[in-house]
Amino acid sequence: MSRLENYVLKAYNKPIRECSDAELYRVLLDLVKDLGDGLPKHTTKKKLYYFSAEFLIGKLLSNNLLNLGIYDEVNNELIANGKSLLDIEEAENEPSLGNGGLGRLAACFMDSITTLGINGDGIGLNYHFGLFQQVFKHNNQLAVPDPWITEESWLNRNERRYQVKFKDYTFTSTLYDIDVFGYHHDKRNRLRLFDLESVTGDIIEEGTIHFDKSNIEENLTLFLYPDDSDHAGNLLRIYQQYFMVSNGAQLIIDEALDRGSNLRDLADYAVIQINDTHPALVIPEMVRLLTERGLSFDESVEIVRNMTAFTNHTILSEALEKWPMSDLDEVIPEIAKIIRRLDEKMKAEFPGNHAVAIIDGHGRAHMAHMAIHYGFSINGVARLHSDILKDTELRHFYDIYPDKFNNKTNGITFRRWIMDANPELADTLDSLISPEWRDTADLKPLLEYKDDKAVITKLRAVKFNNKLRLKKHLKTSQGVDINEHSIIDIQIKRIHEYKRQQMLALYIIHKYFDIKNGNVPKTPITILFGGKAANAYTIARDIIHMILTLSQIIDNDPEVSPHLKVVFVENYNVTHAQYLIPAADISEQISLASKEASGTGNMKFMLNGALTLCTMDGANVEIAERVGQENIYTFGRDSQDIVNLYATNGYNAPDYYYRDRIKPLVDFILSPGMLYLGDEERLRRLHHDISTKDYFMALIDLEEFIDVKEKMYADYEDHDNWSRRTLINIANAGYFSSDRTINDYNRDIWHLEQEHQDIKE
Ligand code: GPU
Repeated sequence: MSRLENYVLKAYNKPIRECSDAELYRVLLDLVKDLGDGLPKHTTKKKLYYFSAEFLIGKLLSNNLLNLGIYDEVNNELIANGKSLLDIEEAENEPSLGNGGLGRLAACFMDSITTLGINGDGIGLNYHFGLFQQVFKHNNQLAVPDPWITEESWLNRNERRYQVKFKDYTFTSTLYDIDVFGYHHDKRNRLRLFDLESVTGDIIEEGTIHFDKSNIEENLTLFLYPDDSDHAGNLLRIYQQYFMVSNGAQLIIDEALDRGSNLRDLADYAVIQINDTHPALVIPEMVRLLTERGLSFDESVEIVRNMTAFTNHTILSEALEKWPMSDLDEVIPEIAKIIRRLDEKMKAEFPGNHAVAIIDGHGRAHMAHMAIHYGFSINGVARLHSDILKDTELRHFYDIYPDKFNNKTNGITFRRWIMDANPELADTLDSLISPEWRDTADLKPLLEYKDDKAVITKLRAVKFNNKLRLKKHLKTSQGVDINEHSIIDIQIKRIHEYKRQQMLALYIIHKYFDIKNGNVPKTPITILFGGKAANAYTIARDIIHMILTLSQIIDNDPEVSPHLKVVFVENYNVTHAQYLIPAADISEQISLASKEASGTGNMKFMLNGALTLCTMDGANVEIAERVGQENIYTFGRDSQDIVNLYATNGYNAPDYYYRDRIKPLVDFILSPGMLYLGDEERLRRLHHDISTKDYFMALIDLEEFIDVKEKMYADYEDHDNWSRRTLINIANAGYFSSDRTINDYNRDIWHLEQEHQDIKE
């Protein structure tokens, strides 16, 4: 009897074929957990702790089976019994523990850390209702809670508990662990998610995200990024952040003591990577814990400095956290005191250098500044981004600490983004270049086939099948029909003005006019958007509204709808991404140059054989470098231009708005048809914003964008050459494996023992 049959029989006393998908899901959950429990533990002295407010891990069943090496065995047995793993995974809710690229990166990193055989856990919080679920109603985004936790899940209750002391409360935490398995590797790591037992969600009214933000005891771990547009919201974020880091720091100390540390040598036992500023309070907290255990302040500070490294993920100033000292005094006075001492200490070392102060002239503590002074490493997430940090945003820090600065270009895990999301392409690669790429991420041997007609045809067939798969998925998930014979053109990411979804919408208006004028595209075009807007971010919600209204106008127009379709995928998440990305022909990476630190979706599209349409921003620069100018479409002002424009206030939106090719497109937002279907207040506000302010300069690159898109669609008609260039993209994607990224982190920053070394680039 097989292992699976055995489990099924024990649980339900019936054969596999008589079980429901939900029953099989539960059995597979147990089976995987038991396998995990049987794996040996890491025994190395030094351990990594990856602190992150987000871990956007996606559904885990398939990925865990894959990493444990039993995917095929289980899948085949299920098929033989008339079952499908895909259907069974429908029973799993996607964990709502992240928001965007930063959270997904943390998930890819945990996979790669484990796969490379590095001893490292993730530290975060267990948000009961996650970010939020996006629902469209009357062409608007509504945000509703996402209660993703079910009775049986990947969360394992741990008996560890810690006291966390705030000014007004002392809480006892609880801890949930999620196992992380490595690919072809036998030692597991864990995600350690702290929580509070008194948080139940009971006081939430059904379907709303309004709750009493001052009721900390019941609401602390309810939501990721609770609305911080008021004072209570700001305090709640401080409560959350401190709760996360205090638990994490206590865990580090306990585990290090268990492994033999005497605390004075703590930096030999642990290294902390801070994923942007949300966990930066771990620095003063660790200092507090060490002084409480008898070490001097200065000695504690040195230990913490030697064990803490910081990653910056943005140059957008509104995302660089600055906490008013008065707020810190209100929530965590002891920590505020330590931050003041850290500030004094640093000011004594760099007298008069105001640009590098932790506490500024307005009494706000800059979390990034603290992390740079009191850590040993600061890295950006793509080469261009790291250069901008050194030359512009953080140049005063670079002047005093040149050796701390380094770059770690982001990466993505191939396990999820090709083996799991695009099995047909993965199998095709196996047969062409041998399955070795699964371990090494080396896809270069594929280049040998770039002129092989049969291979080119095969790649196009795989793409077509993935379009069919997406079609079916969209039909069942939101009742939308797309044409599988159309060009699939996708922009999926958080909705933000700097990412310029509004620019793509203006292009769509151009195309709409063009088709009305009789210029019908040879191949129909489907443009898909996906992404959530922060609910308090009005203009971003206006952009969603504009796109949804526009797509309705197009659907209603029989002259246009056979040739152009616009879909906004509702509640975009990892699960949707796994259907969207493999089906894409065109990857939209059109941020205003300098603003997108890296991007990681760009890498996933490339790996899945889409051609990139991009500005020279973030990691797009490195993608372009690898594939060559003939195999990518770039346009727009470069980052140096944009940085200069901001520095000199040199951009004036009306200069562009009044151009002949631009004005009619922007004014369409206020056309009778749009106003009839849409919400006048939202549309007027957006029109006004774009035509007068356009802070993220959508109009500056619009004409060039239109031209390059037209060229791209025209080029698509040469099917063989298009597919040939997709092959070249896939073949060059190896560098963007997160195994390479983690190998770099470990080599340059963490210096931990690493069991697997199969990294090619
Ligand atoms: N990013 Br800061 C987020 O997703 N959330 C954040 O709070 C911050 C950054 C993104 C960057 O915008 C994106 O360019 C990058 O690829 C990603 O982090 C991972 O580094």
